[in-house]
Amino acid sequence: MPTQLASKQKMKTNNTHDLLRLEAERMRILDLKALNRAGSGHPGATLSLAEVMSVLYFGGVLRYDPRDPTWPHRDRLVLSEGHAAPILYAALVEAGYAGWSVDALMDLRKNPDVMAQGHTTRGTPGVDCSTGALGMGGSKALGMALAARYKGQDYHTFAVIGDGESEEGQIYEAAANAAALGVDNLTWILNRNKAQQTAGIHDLTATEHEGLFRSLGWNVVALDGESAQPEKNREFIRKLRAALLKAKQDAGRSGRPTLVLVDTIKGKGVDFMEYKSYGPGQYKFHGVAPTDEELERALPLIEKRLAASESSLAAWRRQAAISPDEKRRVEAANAEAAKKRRQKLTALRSAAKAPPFPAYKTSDKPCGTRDGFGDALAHLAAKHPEIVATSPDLQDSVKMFGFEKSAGRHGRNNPLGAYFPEGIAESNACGKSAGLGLEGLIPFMGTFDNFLLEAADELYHAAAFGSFYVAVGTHSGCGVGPDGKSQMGLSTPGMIDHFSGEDGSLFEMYEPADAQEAAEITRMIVERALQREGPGDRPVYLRLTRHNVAHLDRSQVPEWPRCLVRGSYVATPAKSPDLILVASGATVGESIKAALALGKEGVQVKVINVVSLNRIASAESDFIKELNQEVPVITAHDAEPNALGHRVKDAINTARTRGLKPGHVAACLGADASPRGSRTGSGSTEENYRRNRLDAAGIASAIRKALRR
Ligand SMILES: Cc1ncc(C[n+]2csc(CCOP(=O)(O)OP(=O)(O)O)c2C)c(N)n1
Ligand SMILES: [Mg+2]
Repeated sequence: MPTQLASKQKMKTNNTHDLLRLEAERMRILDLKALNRAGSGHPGATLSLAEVMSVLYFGGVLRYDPRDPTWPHRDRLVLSEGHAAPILYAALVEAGYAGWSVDALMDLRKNPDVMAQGHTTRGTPGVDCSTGALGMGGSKALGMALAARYKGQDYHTFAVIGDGESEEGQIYEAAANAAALGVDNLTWILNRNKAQQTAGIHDLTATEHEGLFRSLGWNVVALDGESAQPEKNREFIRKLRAALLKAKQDAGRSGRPTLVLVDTIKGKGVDFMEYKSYGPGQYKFHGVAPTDEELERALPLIEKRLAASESSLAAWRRQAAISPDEKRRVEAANAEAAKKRRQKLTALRSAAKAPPFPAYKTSDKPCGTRDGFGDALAHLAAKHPEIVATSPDLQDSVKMFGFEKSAGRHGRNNPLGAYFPEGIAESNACGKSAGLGLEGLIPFMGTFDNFLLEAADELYHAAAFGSFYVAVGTHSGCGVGPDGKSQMGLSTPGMIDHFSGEDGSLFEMYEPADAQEAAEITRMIVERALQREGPGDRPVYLRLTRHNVAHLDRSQVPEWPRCLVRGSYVATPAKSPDLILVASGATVGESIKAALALGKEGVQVKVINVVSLNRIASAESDFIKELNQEVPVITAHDAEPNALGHRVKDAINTARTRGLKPGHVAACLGADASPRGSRTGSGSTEENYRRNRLDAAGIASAIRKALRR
C-alpha cells in the first residue's frame, strides 16, 4: 500500500533539521497506519520516538548501507524498548532497506513469517538485536561496543531505552559496568516520555535519570523534545543531532559512555494520544492501536505539519546512506585495523604464561571439574584471541583467574584485555556476553550454577532468538557441601533443558564427568565456535563441580575424547546387563564404582555417561541404541532428579517408537530440592551424596532394590 501524503505543498526549505522533522512526521503516519492495520501495538512509544529515528537514520548519525543490512562496519542500533519496533521499521522502509517496503510494514504482527514482527527480532533486515523483554538491550549494546574496542573496529553502538524500562535492574547493571570500563563508543538514548504502561514514571519510582547516570560516570546530555510544533521541534532535532554526532566523535577520546536523555511526550504529535499526567491506568495509547476512526482523526493532525512533497524528501533521504566510495574507505581502514589488532593480540597471548593443556592421570589427586575447564580455557586463550570471558565477581571460584592473568583485564587503558570485568550482575554478564558473541567472539561467562537462574531471561533469550556464548555454571549440585543449599545449582540443568527445545537444538548442554573431560569439552566448544560462520546461533551451557571428583580411566572407551561430540558414551560396558545405569557429571564416577561393586555380587550393570542431557532423546542418538536391552534403567544426577530423568524417559519412548525394546525407568536418583527436606544442606560432599543416594553405596542399594536382590 503506497503512503498517501496529503500535503501537496512544495518543500520550501532545504534545511536539514526541517527535513528531519518532516521525515519524522512521515514515519508517524506509516507507524499509525501499520498499527491500525495490525489492530494492536504501541502508539505511545512509537510516536514519541519518531524524531529520534529520523535523526539516527537520516541525520547522518548512523553509518549504514540499506542494501547490505548486515554490513560488518555499520553502526549498531539496539532498540531495547522492543515494543517500539514499528517506528524503527518505518525508518527502515524510508531508508530503503533490503526487503522492506510499505507493504511489508503493513503486515505488522500478522503472522510469524512476516518481517514486521511485533517486537524487534534479529534476522529481520536492519534489526541488530532481538528485544521485547524490557531491560535487556543495554547489556547487548555494551557487549557490541566492547567487541568493537577489543577488535579495533570503529563502528558505534547505540541503544534506545524507555524510561519505564530503565526501572529494570539490568539497565543499572549495564550502565555501571559500561562506565567502569570507560566504553565511549556506546551511546544510549533514554526516551523520557514520562509514562509507562499503567502509570506515570514518577508514580512508581523516584529515579532522577540525569543525576543517576552522572553519578555512575556517564556523560549526560538532556534535551527537551516536548513539543511537536515545528519551531520547537526543529530546535530539538538540531540539538539531538548535534548531541548524537558529538557522542560519536567522542568515541576513543572521552573515556565515558554518553546518555542522551530525551524529554519527549508519549504519543507525541497527535494531541488526543499525548500523555498528559493522567491518573494511573487512564492513559489509553500505551498498548492500544488506533481504531479506523481514531486514525482518521490523527492523520490530518500530522499532515498539517507535513509541508513537503514526497518526491523531494525521497531524494534527500537517499543521501543518508553511506556512499560506495566511503564504504570502500571504511572497509579498507577497518580491515587494516582488524588485522593489526589481531596480530598484536596473537603476539601478546602467545608471550603470556599459560598452563599446558590438562593431562590428568587416574592416580592424580581428585579435583573439581572446574579445574580442568579453567586450565583448558587459559591454555586455549593463548592461541585464540577470539576467546573472551567475564564473570560476575567470581572469576577465582569459576577458575577464570588463569585466563584473566594470561589474556589480560580489559579496561579503559587496556583495550587488548580479553577478560571483561563485571560486578555482581549475572543478567548483565549474560547480556554483555551475548553482545560479544553477536560480534563473532567466543565469550565464556562463568558463575555458580545456581546463579545462572538470576539470568534466566537472558538465557531463554539466547536460546529463543539465537545468540552464542558459553554459560559456565560451577559449584553445581549438592556436592557443593558446606556452603549449603543457596549455593547449590540443582534446578539449572532442568531450566536450560526447557529452553533448548524438544530436540535440544536451541542450547548445547555439557556436563563432564571429571576434570579431563571438562578440558576436552572446553576444547571442543572452542573448536566448534571457531568453525562457525558469523555470530553462531545458539548458546552453550557447561556445568561443572567445585567439589573434587576422581579421574576416570577411559583407556577402554572407544574413540574417547572424540566420542564426546555424540552426547553420551558407555563408560562401563556389559554384554547382557541386568540393569542400565545412566549418569551425568560427578555421579558417573560413583556409578562406575557401584557397577564394579555389584559385578562382584554377580550383577551386571552397564553405565552410560550422559555428556549432553538434552541430546539423548533424539532418534539418531547413540543413547537410544544403547537402551535396546529389556532391563530396568536407573538415572543418577547431582541435580533435581527430573532433569536427567525426563530426558531418559523421553529417550525410552523414542526407542520404543523406533521398534527397539528398552526397559522402564525404575528410579531417578537426584538431589532433594525441597525447601523442607533435610537431604541437602551444609555438610560434607560425602554426607550430601550419602543422604541423596548419589554415592556408590547409595546407587548400588537403589540398583539392588530395583532388581529385588
Ligand atoms: C520485562 C518486561 N516486563 C514487562 C513488559 C510489558 N511492557 C511492555 S511496554 C511496558 C512499559 C514500558 O514503558 P517505557 O519503557 O516507559 O516505554 P514507553 O512505551 O513509554 O516508550 C511494559 C510494562 C515487557 N515487555 N518486558
Ligand atoms: Mg515511557
